[in-house]
Amino acid sequence: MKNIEKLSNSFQKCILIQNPKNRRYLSGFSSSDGMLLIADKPYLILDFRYVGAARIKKSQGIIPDNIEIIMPQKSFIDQVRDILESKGIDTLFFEDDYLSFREYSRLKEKLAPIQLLPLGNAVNELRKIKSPAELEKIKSAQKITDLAFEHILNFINPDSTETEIAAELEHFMALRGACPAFDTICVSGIKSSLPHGVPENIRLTNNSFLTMDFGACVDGYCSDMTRTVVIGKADSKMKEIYNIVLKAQSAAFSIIKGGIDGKVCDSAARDVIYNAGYQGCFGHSLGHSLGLDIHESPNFSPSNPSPVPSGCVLSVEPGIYIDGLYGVRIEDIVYLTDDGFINLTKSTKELIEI
Ligand SMILES: [Mn+2]
Repeated sequence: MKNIEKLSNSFQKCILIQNPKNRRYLSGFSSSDGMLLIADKPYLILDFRYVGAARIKKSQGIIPDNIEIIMPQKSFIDQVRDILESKGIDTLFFEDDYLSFREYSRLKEKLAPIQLLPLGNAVNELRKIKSPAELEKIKSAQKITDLAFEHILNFINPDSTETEIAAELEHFMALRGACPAFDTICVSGIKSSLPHGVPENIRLTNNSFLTMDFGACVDGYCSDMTRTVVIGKADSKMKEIYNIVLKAQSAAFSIIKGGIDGKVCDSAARDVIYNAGYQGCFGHSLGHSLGLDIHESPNFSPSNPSPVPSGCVLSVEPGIYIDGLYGVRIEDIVYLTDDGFINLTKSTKELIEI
């Protein structure tokens, strides 16, 4: 079933979709601007820059047949109002997690007296569960990410800078048709204790950790991976920390399957880290969903008591960050199944010394 039919079946109301990721998910068409109005039927409202491309995508069957493509004479909102008025529709659901207050106010003013109501999670609920085609795109993205890691191990030398390594990762992925799924993290030495540190034009720290967190985006779908390697030699404390993080990830893997509660999975990994004496050193959640966005719901986190269903793709990324010293994070992405999971990340997790 097409995504737009799934939404029409689960939420039988008139809906305005403005979030570009949601528009893409439902219409099959990607554009920086535009509106998707689901009324008596779906209307994809696009300006001159996109309407020609959209007609081609429709002829190729990428945009579902029942979606009418419209280029408005006036504004997008005027077009929406004209359709709603001509169909006698008096209530419209909008994306309350996307519109700014200013955009909402303008919509309300221009559409009055049509009533606006919040859409809530109807689209997010659908996007949680990845279709086989979506899973293939995430796998392709992760494959390029794995290849980039293999490549970078040969590229890194003690004279490299953080920015050189980050740029090389992104360049490698770009040559394979992928853009970065998010700002590449590449942090060395003390900076590896910053979970989301930013790469700088500084040389690597010898006998310390280098953490690289990066991902490719292929055909709109993201991957995400973190590997921590050692520049020079690891001392016994570094080896100990690395192995605890690896053990924490394994503990989560030992219980992950479709239907596991988000916080149960998180605490399986967190307990390993805290019981080893590193309370306070793992200050983020174990994992997040990903797909068209790099961060989606549901999560493996202490604040998610709900089951995470089969068909979701999430990261599993425990870490230990020691303030002023260094840090380690290891991140794979997994596809949840009824009896377990498929690990989409193939890169080695042996402790590598460069
Ligand atoms: Mn991640």
